[in-house]
Amino acid sequence: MDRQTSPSSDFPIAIIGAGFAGIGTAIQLLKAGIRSFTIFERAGEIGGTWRDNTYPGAACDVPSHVYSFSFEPNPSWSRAFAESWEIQDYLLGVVEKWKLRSHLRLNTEIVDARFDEATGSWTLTTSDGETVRARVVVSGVGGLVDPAPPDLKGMESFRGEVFHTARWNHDFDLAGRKVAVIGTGASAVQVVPSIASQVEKLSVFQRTPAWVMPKPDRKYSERAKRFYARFPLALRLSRFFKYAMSELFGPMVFLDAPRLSAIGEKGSMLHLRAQVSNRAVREKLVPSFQFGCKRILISDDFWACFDRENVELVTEPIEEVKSGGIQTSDGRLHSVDAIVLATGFSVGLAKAPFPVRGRGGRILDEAWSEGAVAYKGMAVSGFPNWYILMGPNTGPGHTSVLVYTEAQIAYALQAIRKLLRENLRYVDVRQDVQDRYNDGLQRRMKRMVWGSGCNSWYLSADGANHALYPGFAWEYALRTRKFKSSEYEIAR
Ligand code: N01
Repeated sequence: MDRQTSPSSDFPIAIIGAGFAGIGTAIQLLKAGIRSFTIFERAGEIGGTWRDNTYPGAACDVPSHVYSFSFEPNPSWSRAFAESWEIQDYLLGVVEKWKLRSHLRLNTEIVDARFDEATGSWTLTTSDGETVRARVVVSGVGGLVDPAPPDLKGMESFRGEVFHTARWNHDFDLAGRKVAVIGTGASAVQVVPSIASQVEKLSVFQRTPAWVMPKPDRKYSERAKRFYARFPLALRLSRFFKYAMSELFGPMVFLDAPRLSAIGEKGSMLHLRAQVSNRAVREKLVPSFQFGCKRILISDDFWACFDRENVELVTEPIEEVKSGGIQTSDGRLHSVDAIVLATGFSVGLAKAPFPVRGRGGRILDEAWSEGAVAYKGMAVSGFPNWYILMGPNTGPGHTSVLVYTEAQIAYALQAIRKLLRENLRYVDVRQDVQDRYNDGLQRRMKRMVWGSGCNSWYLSADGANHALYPGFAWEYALRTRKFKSSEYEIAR
């Protein structure tokens, strides 16, 4: 039955997704004295990435002091790079502290959204067919959510266990088994060292070797935690220092500047030499693309695994999956009991998460037919009162994504305040403003390393980059600091 309800009577706001982005938005709304919001989450619990990625070794590769809300610092991180469960605990704690449960609607998937110009409101439809009215929608659905299984011949004939890193089967014990890991990206470098010592044999199928850098991880002692709790300024300084370092090294990671890249490549090669003793194996691990083109991986124990007797690096292309294992192009059958797919995600940034109809019935996927674009990555012309968090061209390759997310939340909040204060029907970013912004962005993109000749999830099928921001995080935050009415069409 079609039930017309609203999250709150006065000015309903819908937040879609209860990951870092959605939770951060909710907290900032509460801080601004706005309580009329509902967070819709399709899963049964909050957490997003950190709820889903529970594979052994899952951790953040950004230091925890920066990978946490600036407005919710945590002096108790157990180590410099927290594991997934600890980040999830942090988020759960934040939700309890701010009493967000009463605003949460779990197991509620939004499947359709339509804008009504006359009332300046969105009608959202849930998978149960219920409709919900919202004056503003803040979409924090995330970009790397749905696993991308590889399209391998014969996969259905495999008799053993198959699971993706983001859907780890904790009921299946890998101990003493022969296991294949397909992929050597950010997830694989964490899972491989974590299971290598348990399994009988581990075959790691590598299609493209990646640059790996040392991970300056360490445990925080109880004394250090007490110190950070007692002196919040010290925690802020630690956060700032880690953030500043990532920005300082940023150009080496994002600029197409071979001399800068060479510094990173040299560092990574030294790391490789220190980790792998076998020269022939080492050679197979050397990337052939420029440093930064694909995401830089950080690990102190991934490469070292290839010195273990029970771990094999397989570089021959996979030809077919058979009932008992994986056959490579050299005709060899690697017999395995389980296949772990560390093959990444289908990138959700490229298209609308569900049908979204804006002014005049304009369809978001049609507006994005040549690639996802938005003004400052957040607002799309023709789709008023709709703000995307972690939208097109807002991903970082070099620092914490939360620096961008917090800037976006602050921007959306300004828009919401304006709508409320001036009792507006809607604000819709002007097409010419959006076009100018994106033309400039794509011009800058030409100077970035991501298009220098490698394949990655950063690029869409036509080779364009609609995922990453071509520059420093501080600069993005500065550019998004002010919501300028002159850039918007305003309906009273
Ligand atoms: O996925 P990926 P991921 N046959 O796409 C290979 C974030 N993240 O899950 O390079 C054989 O990076 C593929 O090979 P190739 C982070 O943003 C963050 O590891 O395409 N191999 C590649 O090696 C990251 O960038 C953290 O040739 C196949 C691998 O699978 C993003 O998530 C931790 C294949 C996929 O690598 C994705 O990382 C983990 C096939 N058919 C992840 N298909 C943090 O710590 C794919 N591959 C914050």
